[in-house]
Amino acid sequence: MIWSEVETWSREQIEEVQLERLKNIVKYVYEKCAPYRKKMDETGIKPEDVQTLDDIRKLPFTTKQDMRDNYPFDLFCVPKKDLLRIHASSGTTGKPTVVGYTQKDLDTWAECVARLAVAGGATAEDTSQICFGYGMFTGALGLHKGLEKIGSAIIPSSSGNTKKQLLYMHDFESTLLVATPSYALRIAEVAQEIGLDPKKDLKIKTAVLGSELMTEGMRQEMRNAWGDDLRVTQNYGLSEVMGPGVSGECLELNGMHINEDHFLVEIIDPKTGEVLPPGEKGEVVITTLTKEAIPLIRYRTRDISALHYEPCKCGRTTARMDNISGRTDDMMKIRGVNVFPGQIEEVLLNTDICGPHYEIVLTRKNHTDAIEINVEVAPDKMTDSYQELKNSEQEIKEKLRTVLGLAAKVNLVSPNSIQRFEGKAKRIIDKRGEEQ
Ligand code: DLL
Repeated sequence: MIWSEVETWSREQIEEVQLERLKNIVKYVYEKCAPYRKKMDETGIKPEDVQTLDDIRKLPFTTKQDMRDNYPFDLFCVPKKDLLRIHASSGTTGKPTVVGYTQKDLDTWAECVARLAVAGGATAEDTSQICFGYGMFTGALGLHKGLEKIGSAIIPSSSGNTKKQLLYMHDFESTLLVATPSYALRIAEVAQEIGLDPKKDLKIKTAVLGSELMTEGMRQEMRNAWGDDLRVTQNYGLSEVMGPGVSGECLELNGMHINEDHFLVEIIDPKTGEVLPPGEKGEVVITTLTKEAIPLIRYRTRDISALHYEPCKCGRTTARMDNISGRTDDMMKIRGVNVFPGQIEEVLLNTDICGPHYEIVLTRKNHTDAIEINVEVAPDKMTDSYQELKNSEQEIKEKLRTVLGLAAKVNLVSPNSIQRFEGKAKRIIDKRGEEQ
């Protein structure tokens, strides 16, 4: 099912609406927001200079630093009394990034999430358990409002307290799971620990996942844990531009359909800022076309993806973005080689012996970087044979060397020995600052 006819508009229709909205939003931020006006004046750009969609390239980028510099409300275009909600992203360094929503923004948000939830197989008959942390994080309330809009019953169980989650899931017969991919696996694992078989004893048929990278290997792990016929899709968004709701996969699993009437997405070369053609990988840059409280012009997300415009078999005509392959800032530079965690995950999960839980430890000795990967053996592949484990480690090491072009140490560790997460997983432990 397709939630909105907007998702099937012709390219001409989409672009016509995008252009009209782009012109409006550029004029709006110029008039209402001093930091934008200043930046545009400095670049010598006036709102009237934007007459075609390509003219967006004349506009300066907005970065996370701009949000920090204008903390908490200086990028807002409406007075505080017009806000209905404020969210913030935790931010591991520095101040949180603050975003606000007017009534119109909240309505748009629910509409955008409704579309991608339906694309992922959600229906009004579903009982949806939301296992994202409720709070300042946009994930939980974002999915909550979107799923509510389509008529699904919501169980707002939040993250953590996994045994209680499972009690609700079992007794209330939840059919749809919302979580990060890593927490979805953790829930299945705890289910086994307390004697529940997720495939037989639980009724989850659809998993609408997001908020962190999910490789194809991880998707398969999801089906191994929850059942072969589990419908697993992922969706993408970031709190700065709205939260979840920017794009999401349909059941064809053909990339993530973008809500193009609300977001104009470009892909740029992160080094030069030059816009790249469809199909080419680069940094995702998003302009919000309809937000009132805090619109963003050409926001640099640091996420890496590519755009595709061919219509999808599902009937939607909206542009699709490839699933995120990493972030420009979680690229690890090791002995001069660029390495992304997703590349490592693909190698690990393409083996029989590795389970989905791993961590990447970076160290530095005598000014030389080293990379060490601790990965759990899948529970059903555990063996007492030391030699067998060593052989498997060697095999993985060789595959990694081919893919990464660099030697990594691999340690197969026993099941359940690597830390689990209830939200986004933290897989990289960088100890290079503690040089030995
Ligand atoms: O994670 C919003 C969200 C919530 C999206 C729930 C989907 C579902 P932030 O906490 O601000 O917002 O984190 C945004 O998370 O820039 C990406 O790096 C990453 N991210 C989000 N979705 C995906 C995804 C939410 N599907 C940051 N694949 C983004 C890979 C993702 N990374």
